[in-house]
Amino acid sequence: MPAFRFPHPFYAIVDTLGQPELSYTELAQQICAGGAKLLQLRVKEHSTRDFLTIAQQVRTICRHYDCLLIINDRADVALAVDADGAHLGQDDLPVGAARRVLGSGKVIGVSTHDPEQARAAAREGADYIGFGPLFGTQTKETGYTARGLEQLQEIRRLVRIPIVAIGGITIERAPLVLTAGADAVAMISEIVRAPDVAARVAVVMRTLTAPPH
Ligand code: TZP
Ligand code: MG
Repeated sequence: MPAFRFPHPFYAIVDTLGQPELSYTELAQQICAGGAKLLQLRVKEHSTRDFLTIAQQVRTICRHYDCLLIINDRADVALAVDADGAHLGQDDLPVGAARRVLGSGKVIGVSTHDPEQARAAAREGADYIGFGPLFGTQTKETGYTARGLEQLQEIRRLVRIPIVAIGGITIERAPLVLTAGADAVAMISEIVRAPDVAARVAVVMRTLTAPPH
């Protein structure tokens, strides 16, 4: 596979944040309708079977809109639904094992929180890294303090693979984050808590342009 690049600087994450108003599939539908080109499905606190069912439905939606689908945490679920890749945390399958599950044609991303983790992920063959939490966030108890833009700049100098920054990113802050070295920005609450999710995504897609690095 040629070196992976994010299709657009907006990295959408579908997470219901435990709120029943919109289901995973409704959110995915709205995010795709808003024009997102890559979507990560983040399902916590569901059985593997329910995760698989949701992932199959989201797979269909993403195909319809020509949007890449990345499955959070689970290489096996990603393979089972023929997603475009998997996004792994520090406690999930390591990159080498995930590569054996997924093969060379799928994208593997790894969450990192410091220079050592970033370097290790790149060395082990990740296609991209996540880096965060960049700012304070209510969405996840990460166990890490906010990393900030200076650390992001440091990570940018250390690795050549694409970086998606995550944690507390808003539309207003996103351009700064891209300028500091991220190739893409991930947002959860900024999108899924919007009164009109598709409209919010459309604004993000229009506002963000690819950084020059
Ligand atoms: N990993 C690090 S911070 C975070 C995750 C999943 C949550 C990001 O959510 P938000 O609402 O965009 O701050
Ligand atoms: Mg994870």
